[in-house]
Amino acid sequence: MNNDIKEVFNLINYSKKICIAGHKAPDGDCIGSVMALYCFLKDRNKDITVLLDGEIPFNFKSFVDEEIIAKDYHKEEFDLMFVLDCSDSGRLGEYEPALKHSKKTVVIDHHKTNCGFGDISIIDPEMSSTGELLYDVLKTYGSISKEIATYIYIAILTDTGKFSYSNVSSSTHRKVAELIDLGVDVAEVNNLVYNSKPANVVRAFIDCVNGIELYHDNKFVITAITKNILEKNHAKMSDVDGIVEFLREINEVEVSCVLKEWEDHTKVSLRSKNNVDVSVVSAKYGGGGHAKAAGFEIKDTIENTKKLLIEEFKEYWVK
Ligand SMILES: [Mn+2]
Repeated sequence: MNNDIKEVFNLINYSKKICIAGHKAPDGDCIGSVMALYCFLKDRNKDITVLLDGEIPFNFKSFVDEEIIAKDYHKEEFDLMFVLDCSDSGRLGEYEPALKHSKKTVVIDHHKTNCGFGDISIIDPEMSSTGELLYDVLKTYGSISKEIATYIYIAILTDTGKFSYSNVSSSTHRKVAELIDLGVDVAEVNNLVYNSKPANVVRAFIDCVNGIELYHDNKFVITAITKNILEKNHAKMSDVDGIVEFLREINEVEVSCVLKEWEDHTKVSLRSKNNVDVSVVSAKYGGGGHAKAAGFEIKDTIENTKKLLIEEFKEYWVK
């Protein structure tokens, strides 16, 4: 990995036009990592294009100057393209073609399903988050500002469920300690990320939670964020987050599932509490993820997808 990091910095030195891209429907790890790298490269006077397919959720808006995010992409050529937190190239969404228009590509990710689709791929499934891995990369060759530290902290904080998931290691905490020493305001960041929900978003959240159905001796819970619920509460899909993690809090539940109703497809989010590896089911349907957090898309209705998943998880708890 050290040789790869060296090569990444060589590429940065020789490149002028650099693109930074994350996955569609960006989350805290994706946004934090993209912004940290953006600040790092900005300090080195690079010409940077940020590509993110989808809305920035309301709770990350105060951390991002949305002016820096490209509104559209016209097959612009890049000397170097960074792809962050994407388990495969399809996760780039509408910006996937940018890969073909970049002379060199660097993939930095922590999904174990990532097969390494960059010219250089730095992938470590042991890392809690792409942010944690990116921190190791950046601090090898440069100093980390308070601003960069804050973005890395946001990435780690959100992808670890506030440092509570099994992806957290003692070295995660050691790195977070370093970030705090660099000036991260922990209370302020947590308030902005977590204690900042508009009432209509909370109402939409409650409506979704109200719709839960439990199966397989209450080990499997499923609900949907429907267009109806969003319209009724004037909420956006990107705003209603955290339901799938919330449902896992139910004592008997082993796997929680949230379906998101889009125009022509359904997005499936899966979370596991103990031994069920939800990335297996996810991979079966062309998705990616981790053992305890995975997801995929399917060209079908909410109702059909629900039936499919109830059936899919049945075998896990056959007595
Ligand atoms: Mn991640």
